[in-house]
Amino acid sequence: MTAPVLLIPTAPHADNIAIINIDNPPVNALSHAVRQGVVEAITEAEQNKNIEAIVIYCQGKTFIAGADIKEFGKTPKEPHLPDVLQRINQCNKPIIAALFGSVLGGGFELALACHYRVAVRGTKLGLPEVTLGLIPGAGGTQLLPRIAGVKLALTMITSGKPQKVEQLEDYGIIDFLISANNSNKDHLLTETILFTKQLLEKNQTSKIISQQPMALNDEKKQAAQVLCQQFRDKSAKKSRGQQAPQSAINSIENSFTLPLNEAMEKEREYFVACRGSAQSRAMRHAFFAEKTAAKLIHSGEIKSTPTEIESVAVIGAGTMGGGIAMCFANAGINVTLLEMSQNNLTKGINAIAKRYQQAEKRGIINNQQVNQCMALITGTCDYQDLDQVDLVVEAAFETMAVKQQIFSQLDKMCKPEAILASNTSYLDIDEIAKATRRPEKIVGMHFFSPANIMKLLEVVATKYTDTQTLTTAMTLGKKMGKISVAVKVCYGFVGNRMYACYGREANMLLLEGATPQQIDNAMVQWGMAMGPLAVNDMSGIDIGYQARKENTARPDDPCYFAAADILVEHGRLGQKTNVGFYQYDEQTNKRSPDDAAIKLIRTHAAKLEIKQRSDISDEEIQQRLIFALINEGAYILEENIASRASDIDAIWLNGYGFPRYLGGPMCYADEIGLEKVVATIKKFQRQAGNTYWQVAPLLEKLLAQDKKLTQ
Ligand code: 3H9
Repeated sequence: MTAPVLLIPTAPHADNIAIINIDNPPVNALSHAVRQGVVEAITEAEQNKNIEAIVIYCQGKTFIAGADIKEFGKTPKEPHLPDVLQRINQCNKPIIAALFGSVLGGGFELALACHYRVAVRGTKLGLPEVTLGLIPGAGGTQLLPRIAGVKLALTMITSGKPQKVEQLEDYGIIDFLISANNSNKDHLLTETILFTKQLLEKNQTSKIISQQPMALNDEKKQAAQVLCQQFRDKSAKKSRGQQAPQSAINSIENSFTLPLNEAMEKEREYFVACRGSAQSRAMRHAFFAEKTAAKLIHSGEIKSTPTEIESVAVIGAGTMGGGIAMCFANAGINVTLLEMSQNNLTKGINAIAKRYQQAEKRGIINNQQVNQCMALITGTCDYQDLDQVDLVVEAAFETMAVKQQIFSQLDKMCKPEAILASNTSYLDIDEIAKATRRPEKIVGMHFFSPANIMKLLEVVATKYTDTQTLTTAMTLGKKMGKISVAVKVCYGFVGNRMYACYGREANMLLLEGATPQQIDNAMVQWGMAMGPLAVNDMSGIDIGYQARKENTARPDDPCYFAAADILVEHGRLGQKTNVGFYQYDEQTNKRSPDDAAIKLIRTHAAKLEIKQRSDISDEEIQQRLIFALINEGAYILEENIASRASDIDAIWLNGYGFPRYLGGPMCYADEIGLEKVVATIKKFQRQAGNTYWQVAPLLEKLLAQDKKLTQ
């Protein structure tokens, strides 16, 4: 293996300029070898009398994208990143960073430690550490406020969102912005060398950010402190339950209240504490879970070239079909929307236009983008117009008969190589595939509502789906910016099958005497984005009701989802009827508790002879719902419906509002320990006396072997 860092003593057409060449694919992360290599290269360059300046340049698709996340959790090896940055800072020859791609985390900190920075347009700068439960740990909280001010530092560090260099032009971070764009890397090296030559000719002194004072007068200091407090309050809401953003703000505040060396020491303390925390472990797990999910391992190591998809059709222009059409249009793909009547089609297309207008009003996209997307969407009521599309997603009514009829029609009308996908949430896609003569080209593409916003896409392989179809659906998901996870067929696939267990316990607790708001509050307090019953009201209680009716394997138990069913049978379908588990203000849609719903449920519970309890604690609610999820996840893993525990976590993080700082249900189970999980499930089994709480054999097996779900 070649060394990831090389010192090239003479740059092209510049004998007195050396290049530190970093080549550590895929993203030039600051692994131990890179850190050591940079230090050694600086020493070598310092000793070489011919060298007057050094350029740090990266091979591949990006400048350094941060510390090597894989090294966190292992024993850290010297030199640590702050030592490397100090070495850069103290080098007696100017060091110039040549920036392109994604300059993130430790990569951005390294660039800030250099004496000058040159960048091509489109380069992204960012400190995304909070998304990994960390804070910048090599001076980011001290250097960024020094050069760009406290407000920008607070914004970039607490959001973790990278920004393009063009947006940061006024902040003095970049010394020379090259007119060429990000993809023109050769130009970057030439221009950086030219910039360096000019520096040397002008005999310009080195600019070291850490030597710039943070001289805020009392008034400015007070204003900066107020700003910090505002960000603390904002982060407490937006990043509820997370430690890292609060530590980052404290550290930024130190930049103007403490001398630099003390503030740097404190930054390191915060960083080390965050790095060792369960939250950061979970968020790092989440990062890799999402990357790994994209890799198919369903039938051995699959390698297949995806089919090029240039045009698609969506069957059904309702809320779901419309949202799916938007996903394709946003990715620049032509979409034909099919509806049964012109009236429904017009309604559907108007609804899409309205959603785009709302996005434009909120500044998410501009008018030109809206027009481009709308121009990609056309409508038809005739299946014959679908004869040339490369892929179809069916988003019609959730009954097997309707779906089979549509697929049989599509099979006749579409070209033989076209892929036919169903957006069904529950139904057996093996059965749908049987309605066609191309079962190998049938796949599930399960979007989550609202489809144009939610990141998750479950790609469902039937027993007939061929590798190329599966690969194409996964690749298409990535093109649409989705986290695509391959799963296999079972009732509800991975996400909804687990959600049914979570919902089952919420429903049981309602029958036992808990109120909807008690259950929802307990779950929100635990960390879920929303409570299960508020979610159910939002999506429509009748959808699950209908799905349960279609489920031939539904438990033969009158208590199963009895609370939800009784509401539906009394016309309480959720937000769409202004009443469900709660009531909703007709004008404002504001949610409030509804005694009528509680009374209906309690009366029904009495008929079912379920004893009401007044001792239901938040902890019991949280454990019953979350442990039901974990147990079902273990069954799903054992049955190979999901290939990896981390795939299950990627699904729950991106489709169901599971808190990222807990890593997903499987990661959470490992963190609290399988011993506790198994013992608690057994306790529930004893208490409930029903058949739902059977410990998944995989949990018992892993516990006996002292292994973890996510290992
Ligand atoms: C930090 O820097 C802390 C410091 O403040 C202090 C230290 C003292 N490490 O996303 P992609 C892998 S914290 C290791 O598909 P893209 C990734 O797993 C760090 N591996 O590419 C994948 O591997 P595989 C702050 C990493 O083009 C492959 O690279 N930095 C790292 O769509 C390709 O990734 C971040 O948080 C890493 N840092 O996007 C940056 N980054 O092929 C996180 C990526 O085996 N990274 N990999 O699945 C990103 O945001 C994106 O990867 C990036 C490229 C935008 C760079």
